[in-house]
Amino acid sequence: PALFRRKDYRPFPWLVPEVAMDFALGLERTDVTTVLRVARNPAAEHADTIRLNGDEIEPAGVWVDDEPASDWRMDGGDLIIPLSGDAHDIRVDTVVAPSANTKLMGLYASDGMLCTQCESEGFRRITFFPDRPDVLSTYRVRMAGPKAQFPVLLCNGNLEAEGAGEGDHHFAEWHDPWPKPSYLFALVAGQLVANSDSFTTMSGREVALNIWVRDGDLPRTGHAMESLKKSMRWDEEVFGREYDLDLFNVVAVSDFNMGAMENKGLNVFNTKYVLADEDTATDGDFDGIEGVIAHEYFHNWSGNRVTCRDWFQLSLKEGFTVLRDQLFSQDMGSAPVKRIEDVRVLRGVQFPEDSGPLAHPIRPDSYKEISNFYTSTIYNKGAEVIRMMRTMAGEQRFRQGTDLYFERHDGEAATCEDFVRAMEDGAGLDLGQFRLWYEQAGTPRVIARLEHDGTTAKVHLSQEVPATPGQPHKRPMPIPLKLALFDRDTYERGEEQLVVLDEAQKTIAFGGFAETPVLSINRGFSAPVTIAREASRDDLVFLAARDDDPFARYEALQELVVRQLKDAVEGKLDSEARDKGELAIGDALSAVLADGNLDDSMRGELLLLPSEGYIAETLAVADPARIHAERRGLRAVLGRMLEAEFVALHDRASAVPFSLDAEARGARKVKAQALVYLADGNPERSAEMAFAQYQGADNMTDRQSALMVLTGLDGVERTNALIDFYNRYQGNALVIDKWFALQASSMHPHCLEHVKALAGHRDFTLKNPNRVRSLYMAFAANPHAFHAADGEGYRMIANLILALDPINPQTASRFVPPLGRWRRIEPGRSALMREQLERLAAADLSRDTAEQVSRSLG
Ligand code: BAL
Ligand code: ZN
Repeated sequence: PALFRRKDYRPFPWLVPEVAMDFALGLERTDVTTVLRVARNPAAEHADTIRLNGDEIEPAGVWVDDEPASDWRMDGGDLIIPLSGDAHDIRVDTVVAPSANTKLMGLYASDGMLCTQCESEGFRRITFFPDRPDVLSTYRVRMAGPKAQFPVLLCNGNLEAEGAGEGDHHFAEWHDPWPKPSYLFALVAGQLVANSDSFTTMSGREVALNIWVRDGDLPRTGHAMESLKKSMRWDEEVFGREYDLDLFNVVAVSDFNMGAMENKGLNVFNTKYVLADEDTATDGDFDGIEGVIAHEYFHNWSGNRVTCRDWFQLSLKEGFTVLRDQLFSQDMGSAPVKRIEDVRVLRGVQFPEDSGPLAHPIRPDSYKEISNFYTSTIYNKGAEVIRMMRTMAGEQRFRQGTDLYFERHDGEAATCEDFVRAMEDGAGLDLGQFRLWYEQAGTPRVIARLEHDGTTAKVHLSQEVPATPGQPHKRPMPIPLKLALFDRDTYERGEEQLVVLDEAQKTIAFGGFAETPVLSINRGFSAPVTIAREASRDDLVFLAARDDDPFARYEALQELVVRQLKDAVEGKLDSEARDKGELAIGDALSAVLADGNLDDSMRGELLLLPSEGYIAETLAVADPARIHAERRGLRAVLGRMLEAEFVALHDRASAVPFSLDAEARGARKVKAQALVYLADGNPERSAEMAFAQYQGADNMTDRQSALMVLTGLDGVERTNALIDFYNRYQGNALVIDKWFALQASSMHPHCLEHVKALAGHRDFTLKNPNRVRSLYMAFAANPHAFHAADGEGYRMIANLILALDPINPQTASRFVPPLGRWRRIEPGRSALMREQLERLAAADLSRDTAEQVSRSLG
């Protein structure tokens, strides 16, 4: 397949200011007529043809200026039409089969309704079009179909007309006045009901809001609606961005490749990010909905009003919008906890990506299939890069930068460079060297060493940026590090400083310390780097107990545990060192349990042990079985050491009545943590407590956390709770997804066999991405099961990829990266992983999956 390169960008020879479309809707067959008004693009080279992209469609008729055309030709999937004048009207008819569209790209059927997904290149599966984000058009759409089957007809923009059609048909006409690229086109038709509300914008305009769902789901839309209204207000207040249509529609769809999609005025969502009530959704699900509703809404400015010139600029809209949704969620709840959660995601997903065969800069240089670049690097690292600009500029100047960006580029398809330049001009930053963050892949490593002499403390900093595929040599990056020094005796903290490490090495001196102070570094996770610091165990215990930066405190505790587990896995601990380390961690956790100044939500974060994946990431080559055994072993020791405290914590938290406020949510979080420690420390007691919690639960958070613990244990409680859960929620797809996921991510020694059996369950299907992910993504993320020593876990994932690829390549290719970690795994398993990748490479694969497999082997 062709390789697309960023440097090959050329403007499209034609402008397409207006598009008119007509849809005759049907599940089996939909007829589409598209008329493009085209004019020569004065900024582009002359062309005597126009290339309209197509994918798995045929032209049923072509007209130029109302005359039937016959001189067109096909080039692969694209339609090439000769054009001699400066402006033309081109009409192309196509026929598509939504029910047969299992790729869920373009127009497809889901649960008897019709919907679309066009980003990145789905529009070309509906009609022939210059399907690239720098071609902006206004759209006028007429849609018609049987009224009983499709009573609700939705498209982008404003509804201009609707009425009865021929026979039992009806129609609707929509006009979107805002020029947009084709990837933001959307259409929905089906039997839907709305939760309707309204929002008055800052300039006093009333916007009608609708969240469209299946009839029975209406009672579970309240949280999404509240989240939407909060997002709209927040974007006005914090970024000065006002909504620009009189109508905003959100539709929930159960078959969806992504989380949601920001189509102009008509967001289409995975049901997972819309539907929630306390009986069926966890606190985490509620947060997910708030964050994703905000994310898609914020795209209206960062993505839609200012869009991307080409797909290499994807992080321009995604990184910025992730940062915006993160800041929003920080403001809606606990800022420190949200920051810790976001860093955990970055480290859990993006760091491994950045250190493996799929590493790429946030602005990639080439791709074969753009769907493969909707990555944690583009999204989460992209957000961190813009967050660093904000940290360096301060909030106020950052806002001046974003204001200038929106003002300069409104209505345009922009580049990452445009954003950086607006930040330089608006926020007054010099970002010359900072542009390296867009160019270089890999997670920089900062080494920090503290030296003390007389009354002066010197912090010696150096950096290394690891080699990544195609980038063997790296230049030093500007790394903004917030740091502070604590007096060891008085516990007083010196002033926090922002140091930008922009060379290979740098030393910063601090006066006024009679004794060696304690260094707190990368406070608030001010830069997306790893830190290797020469800190003693006592220093880490000190920071874990009293660093006033919540992230730094969390980090000190994590580091304390990571060091212990790393040393244990590498066989560096004799029994005395092991005992000492366990005791220090136990003391630190005990202090966290007893600290009356902590809220439970933060306490829950501090109690969470670093994941097996995170520990593996700190090792050059990991043995997953040893990591699993050591981590479980440590948790068992801690569970026994602090058994009384964990039981008391569980008792206290259980007395807090259900509500969605922060206190009650925090209580549910620590309750789960207590059960998890006890599950390893005293399994029988934990099973008893978990089963009681399961049976007495009046909300999904408690029920799920209890079931999670039970699925990892053996015994009649496990069986009974799983049967009860299934029977209780049968028919509720999102909750049955949890039932699959809990078993696939369980600590149970027979997890792999359970997953095999579940793949044959009557509720399992490869056609629904949520269901596939609930079973297999949960399994691939479960180290002890996925890394079974005989390679059976790898074989299962490869089998899944082979079965899913012909049905839904976009979702299938997402399962390649877990196998791509082979170089970082101990030799025995590594060979087995590679064997499965080679087996895949020999198969006839989609462009999506083939690209990921070849990069993973490369
Ligand atoms: N644009 C694809 C879905 C999202 O990131 O919002
Ligand atoms: Zn997005």
